[in-house]
Amino acid sequence: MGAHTLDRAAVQAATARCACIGRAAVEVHERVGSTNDRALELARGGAGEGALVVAAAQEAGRGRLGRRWASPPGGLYLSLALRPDEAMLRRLPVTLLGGLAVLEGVEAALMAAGRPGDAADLALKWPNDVHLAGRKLAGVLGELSHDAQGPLLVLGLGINVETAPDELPGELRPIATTLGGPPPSRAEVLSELLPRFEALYQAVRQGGGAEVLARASARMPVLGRRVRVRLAERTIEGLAAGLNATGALLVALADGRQEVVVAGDVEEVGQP
Ligand code: BT5
Repeated sequence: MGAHTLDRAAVQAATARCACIGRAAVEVHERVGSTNDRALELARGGAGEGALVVAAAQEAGRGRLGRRWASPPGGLYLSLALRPDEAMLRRLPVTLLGGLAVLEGVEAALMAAGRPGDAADLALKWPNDVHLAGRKLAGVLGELSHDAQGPLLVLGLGINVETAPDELPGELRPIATTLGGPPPSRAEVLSELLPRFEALYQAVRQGGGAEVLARASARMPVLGRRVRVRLAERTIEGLAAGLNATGALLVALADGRQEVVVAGDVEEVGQP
């Protein structure tokens, strides 16, 4: 086994510090359609919370709103089947926890690889993208459904870890980036990320949303800056004032009103 393979043994080793993730099921694919689809199938087939699907490449990786997620070999693509209760779903979006865990996991892996300069360039872009030096490194997709057992959330994470920059489609190159490693390898990023996500998830499940929210806010440089937010039907402009208790973005408008943005695309338009 080479140092940078992402096989079943490497994925299982990455779950070693987790109490729940990977206990119900672990699947590792060289190539799959979408890890989210596969995790959904596993959960519908009876796999319990924490079932994990990892792929080295995807043929039909997707983002939000039907967008595509470019998934060439070298990236880390994974999905978790989760069973948050209704109270937890009302607290903080699990996707926000996913973004924070990716940021903190990548940060730890970069530090361990002796790359503090890159670690310092990581940021969370609301609601849950991870950027490196202003370009998109990772995306998070949460897909919620319900079955006889209650809510079923499939959380998908895509991170450009060992991806060569020229493996990304040409149109993404100006806006996307990769760690360009190794180091760190996908297995190293995975083993930093999974226990962090599990700890955040358990903390929020037990009611500890405020501390997690503070940690996420601290990693969002856009807070305190002027933003333009594209909503489903219109675009607003104002000051990104902070996050509310449920992770929504508060935008202070010029006329003194405040918008509570639950979903939208945020773009910075300069300092206040
Ligand atoms: C996301 O959507 O950012 C969520 C991406 C989730 C991908 C994971 S991979 C494992 C799991 N299985 C799946 O099928 N999906 C999940 P969104 O915010 O809608 O962003 C999509 C946009 O990001 C695209 O329209 C592109 O502009 C950009 N993009 C696409 N591929 C990218 C990549 N590899 N790196 C950086 N940016 C990318």
